Order: sequence, then structure tokens, then C-alpha cells
Amino acid sequence: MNMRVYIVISLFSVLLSSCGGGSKKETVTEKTKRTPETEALLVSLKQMPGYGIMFGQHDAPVYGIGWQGDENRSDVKSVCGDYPAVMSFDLGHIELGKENNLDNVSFDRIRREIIAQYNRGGVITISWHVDNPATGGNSWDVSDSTTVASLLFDGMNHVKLLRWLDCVANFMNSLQTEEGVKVPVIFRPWHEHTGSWFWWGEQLCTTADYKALWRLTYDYLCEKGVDNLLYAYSPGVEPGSVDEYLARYPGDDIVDLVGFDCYVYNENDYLRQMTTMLKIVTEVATQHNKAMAVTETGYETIPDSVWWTQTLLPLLTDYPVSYVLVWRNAYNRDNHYYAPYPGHMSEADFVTFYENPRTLFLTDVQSINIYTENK
Ligand code: BMA
Repeated sequence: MNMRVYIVISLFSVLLSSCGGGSKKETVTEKTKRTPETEALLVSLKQMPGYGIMFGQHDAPVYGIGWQGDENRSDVKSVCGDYPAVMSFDLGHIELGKENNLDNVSFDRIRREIIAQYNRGGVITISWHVDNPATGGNSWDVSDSTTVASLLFDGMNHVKLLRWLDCVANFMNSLQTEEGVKVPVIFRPWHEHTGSWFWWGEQLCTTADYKALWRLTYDYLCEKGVDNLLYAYSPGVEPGSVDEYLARYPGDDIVDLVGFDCYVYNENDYLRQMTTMLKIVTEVATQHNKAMAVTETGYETIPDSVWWTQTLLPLLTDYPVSYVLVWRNAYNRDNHYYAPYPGHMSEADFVTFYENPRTLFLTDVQSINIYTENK
């Protein structure tokens, strides 16, 4: 496309963006004071291994196998009688000013579920499968290796990124209880960047540009008054050492939790990758004084009836993991589920996993008072 046409289109899309606010101003890292509840969450995450490992699931209360949009429901709860201690949601398409996210869940519903999970004493994490601002494609559009560079301060999509971050900031700032308490959230932007399937992935940008994108995101959200976030650094399983893990680490001053995403494609590979990553991340968390989690994992369709107690739990027990989170039980994609539902072959094993004193579900963490300091 002709450059002038491209610039005009880019400016147009910025003007049309429906979240508004913000200005094209260079930002400076400035530590925003976080809410006391957010600070308490960080302390709780660091102390959590002393209690056990929290179990989490993505989109747990909004849909599952054979249902969508019901209230007070989750496949995990249908199987073991308790909600996951951690619930994950995704902000993909908030940047477009849409009512629903990329998996067609409304942002109003997500907000309501986040506040409900906080009021119950549970933990919330948010990822962002953001569209490609340069091409108009989705997160997985890796056709343009200049996207990240174009978002930085002198880039042609910089203002567009700021407008998109306005949408994120507005949402985060809107997470408030009836009493006006802002709900703390573990935000996990720019995840799985050690692979190259997202437009912010390893082959798509330089180390300096990836780090600059993180800092820009952090600074801008702080500038917009977002003081209820902890930030999670969450690569895939590609790093083979602490140095490789930290290659694109954006900095101790802006990261609170270190983790990784690891899925079963082959059982032996999974055992090896989990063990390697758990060792690496334990070392980083210890040396950098960070909380630690398995930010995404799972075995699609769980075709192993004892996977929970014979594979997942034994892998985790020797490491200071605050939570382990499995991905969604999709209603809109065949055979794309990671937690059991009533009648699934791993149901009984999941109940045994639930009953193990090392695993923490919602009822377990309610007695910990996660959002209160000096427990
Ligand atoms: C991916 C898949 C997609 C989904 C996305 C965001 O890993 O589950 O189907 O759209 O996460 O939830």
C-alpha cells in the first residue's frame, strides 16, 4: 500500500476508535502507588506455596461443555462442587470498542464475573489476545514483522496503541465493587513471546523493541490511573536456561509474577518441558523475589483418566507455585477443553485432585483472606 494512503487510514482508524482519551505524549516510568488490596494480593501469591497450589481455569464461569452464559455455573464446580480459586479472562477485541471479546463473551459479563470472584475471595488474571494494529488481522497474524516497532514512540501506529491502551485502562479502572474498591488483577500482556505465533513473538521483533513495548504498556496504564494490577511475565517453553528465560524480561521494577505456558502435545515432552521450566522459573522467582505460577497449562480433551493426580500434581509439588491454570472449556470449538465436565473420563480423578490437601480451590482460599495484609 502507498505510504500516504496508509498513514491516512491509520489516522482514520485512530479517530474512529471508540474508547477515546489519552494524548500522544511520551511516558516515563513512574511507580504508581498500588491499592492496598493489590499489594496484599502480591504478598499472598508469594506466601501461597506455604498453603498449597491454587487451581485456576480460563473463562470458568461463563461457558463450558454444552452450556453458555448460565449464572453460578462452571464445569469445575459441577464436577467437584467448588469454583476454581483463580479465574482467567481475556480482553481481546476491547481495543476495537466491541461489546464482546474474541470468544464472544461480553465485557459487561466479564466485569461482573471478576467483581463476583473478588467478592468471593478468589483471584483474577487477565490476558489480552489483541488484534494486530498494523494489519487489522488478529493476534496470530504474523505477516508483518514491523508491527511492534510501529507501536513505539516514533512509530506510525503509536497513537493507535495509546487509544487501544485507553480501552484496557478504562476496563481495569471500571473493576470496582459496590463499595468502590478496585479489584486487583494479575495482568499478563504480551504472553508466549518466546514463540513466534503472535505478532509480538520472538521472530517478529527485536529484544529492545519487545521490552520497550512492555514498558510503554506499563507506563501508560500507570499514567491512566490503573493501580489495581500486578504484572505477569509469561513466555512459552522455548527457554532452556535462566539466561534465555530472562532474555526479553522487561525489568524487576515492572514485573510481579513470573511463569510460563506449557501444554501437553506429547506426554514425555510435557514432563521434560514442565520440569525444565519449573526449575528455571523457581530460580528466577527466588533470585528476583517474584511470585511464581504456571500461567497456562493443560491436556486438550484430557484423554488420560488419571492425568490430574498422576501427572500434573506430582510435577508441581517440589516447586513454589502459587497457581496452576488450565485453559478454557470451549463451547465454540470442538474438542477444545482442558477441565473435566460431568461424565468426562477424568472426572473421578479430578475429584481426588480436588480433595488433595495440596490443591486449593475457592473455598480453601476464602480462609486465607488474600486481599488483607498481615494475615
Ligand atoms: C486460545 C484458543 C482460542 C481463543 C484464545 C483466547 O488459546 O483457546 O480459541 O480464542 O485462546 O481465549
